[in-house]
Amino acid sequence: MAMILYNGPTSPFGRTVKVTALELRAPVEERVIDVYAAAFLDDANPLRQIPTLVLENGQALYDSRVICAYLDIQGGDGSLYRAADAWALQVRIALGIGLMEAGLQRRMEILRPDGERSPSVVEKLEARIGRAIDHLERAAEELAAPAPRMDQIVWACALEYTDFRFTTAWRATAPRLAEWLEGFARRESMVESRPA
Ligand SMILES: N[C@@H](CCC(=O)N[C@@H](CS)C(=O)NCC(=O)O)C(=O)O
Repeated sequence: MAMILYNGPTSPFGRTVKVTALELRAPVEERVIDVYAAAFLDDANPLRQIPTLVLENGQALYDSRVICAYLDIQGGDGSLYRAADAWALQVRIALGIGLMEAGLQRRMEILRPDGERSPSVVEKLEARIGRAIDHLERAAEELAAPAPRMDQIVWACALEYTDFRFTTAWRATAPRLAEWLEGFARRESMVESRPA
């Protein structure tokens, strides 16, 4: 029996896990679900969120960071987290996850009904997205290590999610990041996991 990955069709967190699994050739069976109608998930993950990975022994793992670290250790040698400065790597991962969170929260805010939607919250989240991208553009050389590495996977998924749900215009002020993404996005794992 393979590990089961409960995932959504467009979740950037779920895609990060999927890319990681593909890169490591981990035997993961993906089940795409509607998380908003997934009460069955509560036993495994009381947060009722995807991604959630259920191991062969029935143990459930979440969230995306825990799952990726698990797959990397199981898959061999922890190579996705190898870096000269391991804490700087972790911070870049946190920044990329923060970019995903801001993009998701912005989307959820925009989908709220008239009268409940807050333009100032949307504005704040868009400013956060801008700052995260500006920061990484200034440190783009950090991503130029041999691929794949965990920060690269997270950042590629976060930037493509930004394209998908918000804007592609960030490329005008982040040309180095744009160039890096163009190359990384051609990886088989990125192509195979890209939402239709
Ligand atoms: N910190 C979590 C975030 C997961 C998350 O926010 N997933 C979203 C989908 S993109 C979700 O399950 N949303 C449903 C909900 O929160 O009700 C992770 O890194 O896995």
